[in-house]
Amino acid sequence: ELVAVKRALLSVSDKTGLVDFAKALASRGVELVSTGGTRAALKEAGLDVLDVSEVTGFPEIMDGRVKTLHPGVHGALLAIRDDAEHADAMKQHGITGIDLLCVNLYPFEETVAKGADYATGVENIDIGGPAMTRAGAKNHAYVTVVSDPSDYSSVIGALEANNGSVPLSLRKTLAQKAFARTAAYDAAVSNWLATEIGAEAPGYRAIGGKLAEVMRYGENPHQAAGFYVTGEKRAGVATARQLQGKTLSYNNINDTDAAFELVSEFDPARTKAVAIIKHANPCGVAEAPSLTEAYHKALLCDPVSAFGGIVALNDKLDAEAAEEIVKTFTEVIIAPDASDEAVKLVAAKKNLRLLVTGGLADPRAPGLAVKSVAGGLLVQSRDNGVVDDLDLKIVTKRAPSEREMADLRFAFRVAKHVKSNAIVYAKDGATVGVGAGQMSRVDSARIAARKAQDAAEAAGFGEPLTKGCVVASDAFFPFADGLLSAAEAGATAVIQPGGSMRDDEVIKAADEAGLAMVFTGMRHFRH
Ligand code: 93A
Repeated sequence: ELVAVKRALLSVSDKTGLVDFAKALASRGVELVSTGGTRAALKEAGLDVLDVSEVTGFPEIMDGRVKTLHPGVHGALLAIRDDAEHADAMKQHGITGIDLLCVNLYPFEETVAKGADYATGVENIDIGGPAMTRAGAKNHAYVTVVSDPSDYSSVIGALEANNGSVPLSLRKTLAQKAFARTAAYDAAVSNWLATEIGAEAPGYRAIGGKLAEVMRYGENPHQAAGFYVTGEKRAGVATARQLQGKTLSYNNINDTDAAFELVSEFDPARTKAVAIIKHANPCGVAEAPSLTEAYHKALLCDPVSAFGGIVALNDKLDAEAAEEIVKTFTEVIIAPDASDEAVKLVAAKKNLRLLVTGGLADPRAPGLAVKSVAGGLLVQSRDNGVVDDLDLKIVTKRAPSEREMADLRFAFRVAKHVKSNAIVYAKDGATVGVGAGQMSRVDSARIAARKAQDAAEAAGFGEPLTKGCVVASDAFFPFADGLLSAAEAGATAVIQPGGSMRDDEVIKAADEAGLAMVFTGMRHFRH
């Protein structure tokens, strides 16, 4: 169980605590071997140190790219000491075993974090260090691997307590730590390269994140919860500045994210957009020349559900919009920015949270979406498809009018952010009915129509808001029934991915009902 430490190889970039550690080893009669810079530091402290090239009989070459990558080093780390053949090989090749390996790696993470150029990043990828670390850690039956200066003291403590030996339990613990270090190191390199080529690397990227906050509870009071941030540079709820109000709850964070991701689909240079969210689904979304007008139009869609909702805006919150929003009980307002006057108006509602993000989230940006299942995590790339980039195909005899086309694009943009099955009725740049989260598309269509009817009655309008509207579906209509139910509600134009086995039937039904229909070729399931 105990292995005596007779020879140690030290090769470190971070020289913290190095001299004291090496002195403690030397005072116990441990022979020291080192690479260039490490050896120089130890010599300066007056220690006797062999150069690794004396051990290998091979010089450091290629600017140090190859200094320890040699059988003289790797044989010394990997040999099974009490295996006759291994012992023979050591003898034959003049290899002396290394019992303790002290390595920390080229500071790759720090170097790229400082914004180093590509060549500097590449040069800081340590190859020899991880190779030795893994070799020693694999052979922890004989080798003690110290990959972190914070472990120097426990190693010295163990040597003192065991008369110059290290117990197996510590060697095993340190081996585990060593593999954790090389795994994290390679993940950092892979992530950096993924960013360099503009790609995502699902599976390699650290999904965890840092615990930013412990919440009072999760979705329900009997559930514990925490908010972990990944460090992704994306404007939104994780990176926003909270100007006022109570701390956000688990559900608040989830809903605020849904709200802000939705309004981020709308370019503020083109239009002002407002989304009101409840249970992660929009109960009203609208675009207009001003935020105030957009808010009024969004609120009209479903004022009952909007009570206690989250309001997201795609542009700086101004006083006029703030004054209107505070009239309805609202949990959270999130916007890229807020004017001083708007901040003052919101301050009158002590509990209302106001978050500013400093910008919008790029809907086209790559990223990861993670969901947990029993015993695993499902990871996929973010749904970064945008309707403007799609090749919209008109499939009916009648083409949509310009006004219908604008509403179709608007409705499909919104449908992307509605839980499936999603049906969105829209008119004049505003949702007028949203059907979300149903198991059948027909039900979503009916619910959306019902809601539009209710909203019209509540507002004292003579006819349902769906009269002359358009309809968006997040996935294809498998049968004509859902489409016909939308037509019955008053829809005149349809946008949907297409691709059903019965597309022909659905197109024929649309033609017979005088509808205009476009296919996007892209589905937006959301669960
Ligand atoms: O360039 S390397 O990938 N090639 C190697 O053979 C090698 N051996 C050790 N980097 C290598 N190292 C690393 O050099 C160690 O991991 C350590 O971080 C650093 C120590 O170099 P020096 O002792 O010259 O400061």
